[in-house]
Amino acid sequence: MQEGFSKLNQTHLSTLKEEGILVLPDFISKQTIDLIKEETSPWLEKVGFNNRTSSLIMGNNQWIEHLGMCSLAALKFALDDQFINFLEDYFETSVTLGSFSLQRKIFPEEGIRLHREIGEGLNVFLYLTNPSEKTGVTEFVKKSHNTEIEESYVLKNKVDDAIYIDLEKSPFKSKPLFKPTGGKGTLVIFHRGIWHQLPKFQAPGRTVLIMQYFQKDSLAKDHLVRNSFLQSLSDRQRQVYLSNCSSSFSPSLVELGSDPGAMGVYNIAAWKKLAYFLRYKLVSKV
Ligand SMILES: O=C(O)CCC(=O)C(=O)O
Ligand SMILES: [Fe+2]
Repeated sequence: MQEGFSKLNQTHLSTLKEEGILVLPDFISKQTIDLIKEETSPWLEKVGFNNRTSSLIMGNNQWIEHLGMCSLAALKFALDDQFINFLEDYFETSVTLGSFSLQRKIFPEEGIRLHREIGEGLNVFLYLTNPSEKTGVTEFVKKSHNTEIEESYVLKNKVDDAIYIDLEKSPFKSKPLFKPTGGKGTLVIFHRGIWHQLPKFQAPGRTVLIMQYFQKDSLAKDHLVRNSFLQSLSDRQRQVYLSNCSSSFSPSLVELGSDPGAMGVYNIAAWKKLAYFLRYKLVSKV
């Protein structure tokens, strides 16, 4: 793939390790971004409301949870050889693709308060739309990924999908918040332990690919993938993609599969999913 991956170097690696976040503006070519959009748009149009279909609505988000079913371009990006080399240098061992999805914001929202993800590894966002405060851009406390937080700061939450704290009462209160900038094709790689938040935003439309990468032997999502796509991958790419799949990996906002109760920690009621779907169909402007 003719992308910026060949330019990744030791400086990028050190930045990611030291700051907990690496932003690569306009890193992926317009052609690839357009191709990913073209391959995913039919899936976004054919939306379903429950957890059995390829594209679904949960709250303010539309998801394609298993991108390997619809976009070979996205798959080649996520498993790019040079990118995997970079990730292996970071983890100092082989890696596994923990999850591989697309998220589109279909409504404005209040945002997500300051939190860190549960568990080790890296999260990667590829922006298919311009990162902008109007459509929602994540803010990070640089270098906060190795900070121990006292239990007293941690907020009690209905859903245990991350660890949340109150920014105003936290040790990060006076620290600057860093926002990624760039155009379509901007790549943001961050340590799952870095403290970050999504501020309130006004307009729907933000579309991002969201990937998780873990070091080998960590449990990954039970990825669904089109067989013809698998044929075009190398053994190494298949290894990264499928070697540690587990249907018990959670939490995830959405799940696909044969288990009707598969909503992990979210446990969203069927009537609520239907309400989300109807709201999207009747009111959404995207
Ligand atoms: O959507 C975003 O910008 C951030 C989302 C996030 O941090 C999360 O879901 O854990
Ligand atoms: Fe997060």
